[in-house]
Amino acid sequence: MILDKKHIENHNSDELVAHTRRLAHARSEINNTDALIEKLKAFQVAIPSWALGTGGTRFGRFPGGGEPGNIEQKLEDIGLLHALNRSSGAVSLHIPWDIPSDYAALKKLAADLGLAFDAMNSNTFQDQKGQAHSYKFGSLQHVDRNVRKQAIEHNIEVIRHGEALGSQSLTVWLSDGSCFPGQLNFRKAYENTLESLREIYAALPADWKLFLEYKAFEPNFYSTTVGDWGQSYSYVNKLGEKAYTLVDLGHHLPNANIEQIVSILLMEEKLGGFHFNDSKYGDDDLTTGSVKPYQLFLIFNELVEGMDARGMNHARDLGWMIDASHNVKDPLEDLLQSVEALMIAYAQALSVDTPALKAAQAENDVVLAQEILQHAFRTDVRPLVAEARLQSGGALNPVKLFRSLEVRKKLIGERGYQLASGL
Ligand code: RM4
Ligand code: MN
Ligand code: MN
Repeated sequence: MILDKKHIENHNSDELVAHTRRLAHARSEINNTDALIEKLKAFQVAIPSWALGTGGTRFGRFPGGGEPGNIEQKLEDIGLLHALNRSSGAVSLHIPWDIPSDYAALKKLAADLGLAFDAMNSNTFQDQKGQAHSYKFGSLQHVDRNVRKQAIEHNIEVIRHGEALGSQSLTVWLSDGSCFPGQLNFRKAYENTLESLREIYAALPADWKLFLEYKAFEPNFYSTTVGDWGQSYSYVNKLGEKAYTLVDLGHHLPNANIEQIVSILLMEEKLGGFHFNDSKYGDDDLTTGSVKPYQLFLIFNELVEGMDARGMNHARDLGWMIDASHNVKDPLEDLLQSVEALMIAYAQALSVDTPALKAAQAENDVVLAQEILQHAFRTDVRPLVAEARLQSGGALNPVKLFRSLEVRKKLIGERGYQLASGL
């Protein structure tokens, strides 16, 4: 389904009076709003192809209908999101869930929808039909060289697909680890994984990056071979300058100080990218900002501060992606909410009075430092985010327009109740 521009224009003219009032108030509260809005307009968050259908849990799945049945429909769904919010201008594909058959046609479709190809994701956490060796006991860490070789070759194949599409990064997430004490020799698992990663790294094109994602637990419940940021950092440091750590918000043990992790990785020039979601217990894959919006703001505060300290471009120098796929919402509405939450946290972070915060820190003025941060968090930046969308041709209220146009009903009409492909 392609959104008619007229619908957006009509919606915006209905919303304009209220928006103008709110925007005037925000401008009176926040400094340099024009520069801030320009940064918001440039910021794009990639949508993973697997977030467009309901995710399910090991207990069940409740598909809502109208889910994309192939890679083209997945792109169309992301195109819809991007037309509404102008901030979802990239797709992240997962191989083998999204193997392209016609690269040129797919690139054309993406270009028509204003979408770029973000990081490619490999998959050695499931066995595929016809596969010679099983990943039941790991992939890159496996005790059997033949299994490792198969997993390495898969990753190289993913790079080749990505090259043909114009992607420039590979994200490796490994479920490798062990479920029971004694199952694995930790050092050997590390060494095998490093050796395998080196072979994948050697196949990277010159202008590509490799992101190594970490995760504390699941599906393995005793050890994970890339279990935390320190372990990921240890691998990527050995691999070379094209290798970076990727932070997925749901992959930490409870109460981990993710903002501090981000700050240190940035300082070490080894933060590569993000998978955004929210969680209360673990890898819950909930809507970004739905449970811990203050934490999201604190993370963005460190991102902005750390990127500025190194003169980095906020929009381009790190990979930004949502990684969420849960069971109870319309996936497209959920993604609109996630992107909105990210833009709000980014805008809040941009509005922090950094010189005042630095001065308070230098004076050990703990109270003032908290006041400064919470002032930025509690000041309503939503009108600035809406204005950025308006100036970019998007909708003032994407969820409202999505509902009033009955997009889901139309998608069900077009596609029926099929399940999203790959899931
Ligand atoms: C993992 C991890 C990866 C994602 C898979 C589907 O938990 O977050 O990034 O590719 O899920
Ligand atoms: Mn992830
Ligand atoms: Mn995850």
